Amino acid sequence: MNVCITGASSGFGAAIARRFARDGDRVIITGRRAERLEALARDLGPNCRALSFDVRDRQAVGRALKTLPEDFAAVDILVNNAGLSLGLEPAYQANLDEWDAMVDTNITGVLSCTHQLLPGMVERGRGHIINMGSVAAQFPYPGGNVYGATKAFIYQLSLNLRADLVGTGVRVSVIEPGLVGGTEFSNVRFRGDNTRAAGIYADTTPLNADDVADAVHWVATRPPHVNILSVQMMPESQAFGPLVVKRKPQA
Ligand code: NDP
Ligand code: 8X3
Repeated sequence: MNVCITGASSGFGAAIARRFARDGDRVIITGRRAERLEALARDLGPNCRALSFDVRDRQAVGRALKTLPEDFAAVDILVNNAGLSLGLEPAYQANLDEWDAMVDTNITGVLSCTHQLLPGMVERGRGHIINMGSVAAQFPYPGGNVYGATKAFIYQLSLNLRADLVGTGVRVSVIEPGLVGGTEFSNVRFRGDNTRAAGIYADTTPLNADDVADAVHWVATRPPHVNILSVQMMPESQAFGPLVVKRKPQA
């Protein structure tokens, strides 16, 4: 299988690439940081191609994917994994440029990559779009605001794509992880404040990137008649909180 993974210069994407490469699949790894991708490509060998582009740039997405050599060009599986969260401030204190960056990356980037590769999958009568969502799509938390909303879009996009693709041989799945450590996600969210980022995972055993990669690989390797719609996963140490009721202080 030819597997294209966005956001493979770090975290889940790199682990997903390694998981598929282990089984002899061809992997196309993408991201903005070319040196990181080249290093992983060297590690994975001739069954790997690295493409450096920004998913927010629609033209760059198209240009890069068109450079794939013939044996890599027919992508069977697209893992729309590139994404980020910026900030944890309440909406009334958030930075509008950061909201834009999340929308442009987590939503528009996914749409550009999907739009580029989906027609070929339908033409060939086989394919799989696997989108990286988040539990933040389903369980709102303070400061999650636009990040959670972008992932809710991804969940609904995944279901709506299924509605269009039923009977075409192209499957669609969404993976929704909770707390996952060992990636750059929180370092990016807290704008390089690594101490604050580490605090998110302190005194717990979060999921790790390999756990997520296993889920993606499992979803992708079900028999062709099976479409796993969604996988929600959290570490044992995580659950959801109660609804909040703010009570007025009594005089
Ligand atoms: P990382 O920050 O480690 O990885 C994010 C990846 O996305 C990097 O490879 C980065 O590459 C790429 N990326 C970001 N912006 C762009 C862009 N504009 N164009 C191209 N590539 C981009 O985070 P994770 O591995 O933890 O997260 C991966 C996905 O999983 C994200 O969608 C995230 O929202 C989601 N997720 C993460 C969870 C977690 O707790 N870690 C839980 C649930 C979901 P580069 O910088 O080189 O461009
Ligand atoms: C990442 C998980 O809980 O930080 O999507 O939003 S969370």
